Amino acid sequence: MTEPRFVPLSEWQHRPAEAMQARARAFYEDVRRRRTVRHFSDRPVPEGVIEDCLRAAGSAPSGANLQPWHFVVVRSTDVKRRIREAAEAEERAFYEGRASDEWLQALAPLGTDADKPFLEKAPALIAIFGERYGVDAEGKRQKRYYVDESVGLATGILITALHHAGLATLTHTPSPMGFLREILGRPQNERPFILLVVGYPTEDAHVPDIQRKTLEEIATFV
Ligand code: IYR
Repeated sequence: MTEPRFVPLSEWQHRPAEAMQARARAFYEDVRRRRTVRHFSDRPVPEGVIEDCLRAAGSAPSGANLQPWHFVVVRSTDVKRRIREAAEAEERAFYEGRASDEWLQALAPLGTDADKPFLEKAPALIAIFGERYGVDAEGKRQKRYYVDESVGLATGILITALHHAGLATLTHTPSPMGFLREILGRPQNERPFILLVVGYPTEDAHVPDIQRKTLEEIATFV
């Protein structure tokens, strides 16, 4: 059993109530402008931005701090094309039969379809993988805990960090997405979680006219 080791909480910042309120409001005003974008230009992302956003994602809490995530940043035109082809094949099967009528009805207001040109056009894709189990130096399997929760938290921070930096994202979940593991050469213990499309919206980008639930609808204070 490893003994716990502690260090002082030296980087914590105490904030007066007014500063706290101002920061909470400013953060909300920034993140509420985030929209899922489906029209990407091919403008490249400045060097180093995605790296810092990934560092932020890697600060997420995780089950037993085992950090069961891996991020593959795809900039290669050839790899993006292969991902698009594989994703569109799955999406066609989805839209032309696999999806239930109820599911297609739920998606109708978003105007999505099986064509995913942004997978090739956008400057970067980030394939996010969750470790179903770890593998130690001797090849022995190690358990992981709360993998979906952990990877979901890291993904949320990543999306928020990218938006905060000034980049648009699309949270894409072609289903099934086993092809990502093959194309990207990831090991068997990793399962694709989400494919993030990252870049700049086109000049004429448009988004569905949707509403967010109000605070009263999403929260209860007792
Ligand atoms: N994966 C498909 C379908 C889709 C499913 C959900 I749930 C969405 O919120 C959006 C799309 C696609 O990407 O088109």
